[in-house]
Amino acid sequence: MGGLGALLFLLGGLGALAHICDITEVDSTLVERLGQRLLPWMDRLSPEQLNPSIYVGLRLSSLQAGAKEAHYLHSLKLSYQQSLLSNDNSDSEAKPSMGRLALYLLALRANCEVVGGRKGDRLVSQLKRFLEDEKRAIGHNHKGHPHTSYYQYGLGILALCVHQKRVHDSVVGKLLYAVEHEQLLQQGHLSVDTVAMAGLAFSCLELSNFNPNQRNRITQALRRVREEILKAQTPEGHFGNVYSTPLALQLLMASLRPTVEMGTACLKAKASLLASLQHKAFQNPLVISQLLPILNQKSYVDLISPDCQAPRALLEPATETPSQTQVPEFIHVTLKVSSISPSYRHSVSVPAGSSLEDVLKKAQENGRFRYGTQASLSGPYLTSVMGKTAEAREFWQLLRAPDTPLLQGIADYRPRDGETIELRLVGW
Ligand code: B12
Repeated sequence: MGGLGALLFLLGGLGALAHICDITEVDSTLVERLGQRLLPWMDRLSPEQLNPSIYVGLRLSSLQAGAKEAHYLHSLKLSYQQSLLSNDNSDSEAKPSMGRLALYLLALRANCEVVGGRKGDRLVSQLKRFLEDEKRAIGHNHKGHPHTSYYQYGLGILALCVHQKRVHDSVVGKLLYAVEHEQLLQQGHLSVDTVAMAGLAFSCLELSNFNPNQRNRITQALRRVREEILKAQTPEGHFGNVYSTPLALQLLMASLRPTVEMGTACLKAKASLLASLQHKAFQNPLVISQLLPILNQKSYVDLISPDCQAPRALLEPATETPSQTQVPEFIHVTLKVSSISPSYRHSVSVPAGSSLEDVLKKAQENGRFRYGTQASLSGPYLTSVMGKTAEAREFWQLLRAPDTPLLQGIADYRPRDGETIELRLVGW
């Protein structure tokens, strides 16, 4: 055992391990800058841009947005209640998905609300129905797949649990089976975000003493989830990748049984996270919303009994640094699509600092390239390329040639001069 191991062992003996995965003493200006990046998103109040995850992240953080925050919750309520509770099925496309309904329920809980009454009960029943449908899609032999994903399945169970609403053993059983049989994969690799979300749901069930007949399985599954997350740590310290580390840390932080091994891994993850913060890796509002709670030693499991009186610092909008008007420097990016016939390969010239979305727009303006997107909580999701729409369990993967999947979406990724970006239709 090295010096660090010995220290952690000693701390364990003193009972101090309970908070070993807490990320404390982060420079408050760095945290504030993260919060400030959420503010412009809170002015976007159209139904497709409202994002309950932003509200949850802020409420579990050390920061607050004052009147803007209350107004945002009000807009969320108007939009979600209207579309979920209306009996009008003609526009059923516009109804929020299971995961969005779950996030909305988390947002209500983050404001210390308990769902109840006629309206609240309908929301809960709706979420339970979604889970039942997904359970049926997985099937009694566990060979099928949920229509959405196991990530949303876990999120649904978590949201009901923090509102102290029980779900049937058979619903929890599907998620337990998936963990026990290592089914939480994406393209054959472990999805750390999905495993972490399942773990957060199990942590809530364990703490709430729900599903007593499955208690042992839940405890074992939690142990497995922790082991898998620790195994997925990269040499730099991330669990999975930089963007799955926030949810992974939420899960480890919520752990009732921390180990010395976890302590060492969390210290390393903290160092890598701080380096990523310094390098401004966190730009996407959804990812920021999953990160802010851990910088305040909180996880979604804390929504079982949220502290709505905790003091939080008021966020001020970031002061703009006037940009010098310079003649923009242009870069060349090559776009490649081989999943269609005839294949496409073309070089596009865009101002330095442009996003991949700008590259796609430029290619569409100038030639035969075509693409389509759909709004999501993470930003614009690429749904079709050259008229070919990804079908169920397929997606248009973004890669930097020759074979490196991008860790950001089209709106956030900024290609460098000379890069080739491939759009590849793959199964997941
Ligand atoms: C499931 C999932 C997928 C599935 C989505 C299909 C499905 N039916 O569920 C698949 C495997 C297809 C997928 C693809 C991608 N994903 Co993904 N995905 C997730 C995951 C685990 C859950 C998303 C979810 O259900 N959220 C809850 C619901 C309620 O929110 P929603 O907005 O309605 O969900 C939709 C969007 O999230 C969208 N989606 C999924 N991934 C991404 C990524 C981006 C950038 C965008 C804009 C949208 C999007 O699909 C969801 C279902 O419709 C998240 C993990 C996380 N921490 O959030 C990663 C995550 C969002 N994905 C990520 C990435 C990078 C991608 C890809 C860009 C990877 C790539 N190199 O191609 C592609 C998207 C490419 C494109 N076409 O635009 C990153 C984003 C990081 C960031 N900086 O923002 C995350 C955080 C995972 C990670 N740790 O790296 N993903």
